[in-house]
Amino acid sequence: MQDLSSTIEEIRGRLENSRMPVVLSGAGISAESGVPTFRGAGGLWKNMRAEDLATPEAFERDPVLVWEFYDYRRRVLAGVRPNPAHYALVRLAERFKDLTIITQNVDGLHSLAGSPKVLELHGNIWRTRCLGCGRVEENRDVPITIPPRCACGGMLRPDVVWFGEALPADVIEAAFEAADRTDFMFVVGTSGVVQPAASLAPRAKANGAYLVEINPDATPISTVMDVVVKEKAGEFLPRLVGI
Ligand code: BV8
Ligand code: ZN
Repeated sequence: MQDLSSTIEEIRGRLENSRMPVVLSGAGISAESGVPTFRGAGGLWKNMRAEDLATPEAFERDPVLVWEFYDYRRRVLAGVRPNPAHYALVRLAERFKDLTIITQNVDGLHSLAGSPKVLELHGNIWRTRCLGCGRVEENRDVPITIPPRCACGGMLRPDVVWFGEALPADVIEAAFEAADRTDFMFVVGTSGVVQPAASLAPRAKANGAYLVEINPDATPISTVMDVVVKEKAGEFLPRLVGI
């Protein structure tokens, strides 16, 4: 076990002097809520990977199969709660009023835990978007009627960003700006392989930010970190913020 006490002291010292800390989170921060990560053990569904299902082509080819994939994930999410890692970040936002959480997750758990400022880079699994009229609505039906239809008769899709699709311009712009202005970035529970999200850590580093990765495994972006904490987020973050 890493000697965490000196690591915690160092991080706390840096955090105390931070003007504007930022958090970049991925599926790993929701792992201890019971949500399978994408590239971990539970990442497959019917032996298919998210990369094969979370695409416009897959939806075009078989909207029912893609909706069965999302309905399965919504069923899993309907039964889970935020974990101590999410709540530790809520506590951090009480100390740092404009703490920005940039998340790749579509599960909504940061907001559910009470984090005030969350940028959802990849959308939200609890929203649908109509292919006909474009209307975006919250939909918490579990199970959801497959394929779901809009009042206008149009087919609904999940309001998430699929592979090959552009991220919402306003959200990615705000994320880039946060990465350019921050002096301290936590990178929590992401394998650092999905772009452009993964570029936010090197971007913050290039502007002189102090970077702390919290992940039991090494990642391709571990090399840009000032501190690598090989611990679970749900164990380390509460200890760091003292809850
Ligand atoms: C774009 C929403 C351009 C949907 C997601 C080659 C071919 C085609 C495309 C590309 C290519 N090369 C690059 C690309 C671009 C592509 C990409 O990056 N592909 C990757 C796979 C190589 N990116 C895109 O397509 C993006 N769009 O580029 O558009 C464009 C521009 C203009 C105009 C038109 C087009 C869109 C990417 C968004 C895809 N959507 N999600 C859905 O969820 O269904 S991505 C998906 O992966 C999730 O959002 C997820 O969060 C994200 C990233 O994964 P991670 O969060 O990192 O999760 P992962 O399982 O990988 O890792 C978990 C980590 O947690 C692990 O490291 C593990 O060790 C750790 N962990 C586990 N337990 C814990 C823990 N850590 C802490 N505590 C624990 N307890
Ligand atoms: Zn419609």
